[in-house]
Amino acid sequence: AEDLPRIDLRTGTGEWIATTCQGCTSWCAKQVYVMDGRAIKVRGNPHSKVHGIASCPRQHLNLQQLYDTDRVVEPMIRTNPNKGRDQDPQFKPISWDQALDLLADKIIALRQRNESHKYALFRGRYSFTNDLFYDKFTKLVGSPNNISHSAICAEAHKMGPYYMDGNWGYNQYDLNHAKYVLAFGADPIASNRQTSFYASEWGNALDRATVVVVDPRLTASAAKAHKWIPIEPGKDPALALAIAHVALVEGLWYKPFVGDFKDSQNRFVAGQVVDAKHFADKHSHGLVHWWNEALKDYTPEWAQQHAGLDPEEIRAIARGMGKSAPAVQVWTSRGPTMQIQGTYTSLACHALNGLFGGIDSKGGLFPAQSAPLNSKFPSLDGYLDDVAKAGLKQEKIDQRGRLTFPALKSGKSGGGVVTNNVANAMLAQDPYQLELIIAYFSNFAFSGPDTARWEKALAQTDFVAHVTTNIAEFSWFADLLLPASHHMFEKWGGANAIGNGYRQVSIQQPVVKPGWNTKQDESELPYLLAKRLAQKGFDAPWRYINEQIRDPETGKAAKDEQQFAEITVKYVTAPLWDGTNHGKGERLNGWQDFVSKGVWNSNPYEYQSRWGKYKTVTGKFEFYSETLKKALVGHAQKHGVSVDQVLEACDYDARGELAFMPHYEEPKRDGDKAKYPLLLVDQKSRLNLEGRSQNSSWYYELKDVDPGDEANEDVAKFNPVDAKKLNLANGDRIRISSPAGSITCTAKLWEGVRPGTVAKCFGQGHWAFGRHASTEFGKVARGGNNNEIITDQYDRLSGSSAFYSHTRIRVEKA
Ligand code: MGD
Ligand code: MGD
Ligand code: SF4
Repeated sequence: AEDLPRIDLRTGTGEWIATTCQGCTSWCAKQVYVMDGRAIKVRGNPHSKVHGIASCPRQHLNLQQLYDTDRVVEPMIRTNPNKGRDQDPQFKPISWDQALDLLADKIIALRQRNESHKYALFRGRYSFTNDLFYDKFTKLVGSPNNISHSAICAEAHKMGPYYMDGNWGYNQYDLNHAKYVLAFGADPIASNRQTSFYASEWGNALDRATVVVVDPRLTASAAKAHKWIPIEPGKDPALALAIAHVALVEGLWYKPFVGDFKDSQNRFVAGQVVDAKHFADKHSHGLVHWWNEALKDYTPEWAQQHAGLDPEEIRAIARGMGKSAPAVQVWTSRGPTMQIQGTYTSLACHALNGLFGGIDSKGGLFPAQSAPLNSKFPSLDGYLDDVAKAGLKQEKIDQRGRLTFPALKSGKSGGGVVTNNVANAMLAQDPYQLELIIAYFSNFAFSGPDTARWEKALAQTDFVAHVTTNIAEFSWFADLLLPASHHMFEKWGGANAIGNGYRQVSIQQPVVKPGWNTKQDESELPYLLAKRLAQKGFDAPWRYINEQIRDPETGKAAKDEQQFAEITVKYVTAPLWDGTNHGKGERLNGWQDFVSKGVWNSNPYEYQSRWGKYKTVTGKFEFYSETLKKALVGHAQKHGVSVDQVLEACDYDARGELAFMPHYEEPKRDGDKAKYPLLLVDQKSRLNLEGRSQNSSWYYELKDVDPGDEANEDVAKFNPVDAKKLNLANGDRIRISSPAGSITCTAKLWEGVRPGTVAKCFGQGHWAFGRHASTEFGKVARGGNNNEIITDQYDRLSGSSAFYSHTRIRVEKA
């Protein structure tokens, strides 16, 4: 009791300090109650117009992360030269001084051998200051290899919006005014983006709108929806296309947006082509072309045959949407799109947003408003030496842009990352061998499908540094561990979020003093490393930092790494608070005003502001995507082949004109059906802070917040129909195997999963992540990691990894 603070210090002395949670991609503005220097409680920031004080339940788990007794508290060096799952790294503490020396020496050695491209920076979650370390620093060293986690996150989801309406980004859904919500695999009250806002509004939305959730699993949102359609994995396009077919045949499309027949006579008759000359497009392009090439045959009866869907249900949905148009929103998520043919599913689902006019409409959906930020640090002109310039000309390690990896982000061949293929490239040493990796806020040896490849690839790499709050599976193969400050409580940074018609920019700041010898990953670390490199004779990064990144208020360079961390955020956000009249939203009264409020809110979204000016080739919403055609033709020409040859090499069935429009392809599956009779349905827990919350004891105690799940267990959920065939009972220990590997967990019988599929939450199965996450740290996993059984496949047009619908599994009692 003598160690406790005095009573008067423990009461009434606290204050709420603004920061941002990056537990998931909602990036909510937060306030933390800090007393006696300790973070006690977290809540939504009332200044936020996106979510106000509303929050998801997992905000509280951040506190357990901050005070996790298993945190890495000082730099550590590996002493066991052998690497492997069965090799304890035998980490020993070293000083930051020694750690920086080691890294600087490795970088300089690579540069001296003109092999700077063999350096790579991997990142997972990031703040809006990431450009410095991720992009600029990597280029200054002379490497093209800044590799983000985006292609294991949700890039395929963006293909529909980009190739139809020019938005390479996520949408916000105007739930407050929606009349019809159709969600393909999205579970907005538990996962997806801006959960805090949607969870607080969902109940009201149910009173106003018809809500239909399409998911093989009864999600939290499905449980509260008017209708749940337990779709067979991979068959979403059949439903979306049949709804579109009915909308045309029955004249239900939203004519003020799409256009109409010149004489208003509907000529769409199932199976019959239509002469395009009769139709006048309005803000859309290519509806008749799409009908003639594909849609005319996608009748509800066709969908019944291909996906077992009820034709009358399809007609009822189409009519409901038609009646509600344009206050219609079609959500698409990772589930249906992070699949082998995910690009075309994304197009098929998003097409409905155009057809019913929901795009940019009241009650529909729209992208982010722009925020006046300096999100890029100054140009590198004058700082890149010959070694760096030569290094930057090398091919990137992930093989993006090769024939089989178009990765067409923003319309460019090789424009996007192919995260999970890095492990294959490293193993094949093609295009070359990586020798030095710095990875922060990421754990690809756990989070990427077919993790065994990452383990081998990392084990073969000369030097790996992991910048992390906790030892994780990636760290197990690292040579150097660098303790990271926690992003929400100990770091300068910030994030952008959208929802409720607003865009917000919110700050992260050290709300508590770092308790240990940690450094901030995106600011302090590159600062200290640049300084050390300069001391050893390579001074370009240090000059760049001191000459270019100065305090916008004083014009001075930072005096140390801590001040530099704050300056990076001041630099990025200056236009929000320095008196610039940007006209885009609130005006803040100086830096301290921003620090204290913690949030800047934009003006509300202007409905229909993009109608007639979409950033597509035609300026219209493209049902026939000229934008995709241009990108695919560009990629084909680069390789001297036809578009059909690209599609063949990339595992799509489409040929000819189908390549440029939403269409149906039979899902591709890995594994022989006789040997692996069931399909895996991966899902996120409501308590997942991505892969990072599993060393929190609350995660396990409260796990039954997920429909069908059990507290303190990692369960695979079987429909009782399947369980009977397999002779499984609740609580049986089971082994689930796929062509990629096997895991063990516990069986749970549950009607909320489609027969023939097994739903299992991603998150557990950590074998090296701390006392709660692992049964025996470094040796025995707690539960099973789905990524050990998900096979390594891609939606190659986006470069995304496939997580859904392709992995066949079999189950045995363990
Ligand atoms: P995480 O696994 O969430 O990130 O995967 P990754 O980007 O690899 O966390 C990475 C590591 O960061 C943790 O191991 C922890 O040690 C460290 N860490 C935690 N907090 C901090 C911090 O504040 N600072 C720093 N520097 N380090 C910290 C995420 C990825 O996983 C994503 S985004 C998605 S959407 C995918 N989801 C998913 C899924 O739904 N199912 C399956 N099967 N796999 C998935 N993988 C993907
Ligand atoms: P997931 O949450 O991964 O995707 O959020 P979403 O894009 O919404 O959910 C995938 C869903 O697809 C699951 O409900 C699964 O049952 C379903 N599904 C699987 N196969 C199919 C199929 O063939 N068809 C259909 N229709 N559905 C299918 C992702 C987003 O979530 C991202 S990218 C991140 S990084 C954030 N992470 C995160 C988190 O870690 N935890 C929580 N609770 N929320 C999160 N929000 C963010
Ligand atoms: Fe917001 Fe996601 Fe954090 Fe929850 S976990 S508070 S939804 S950022």
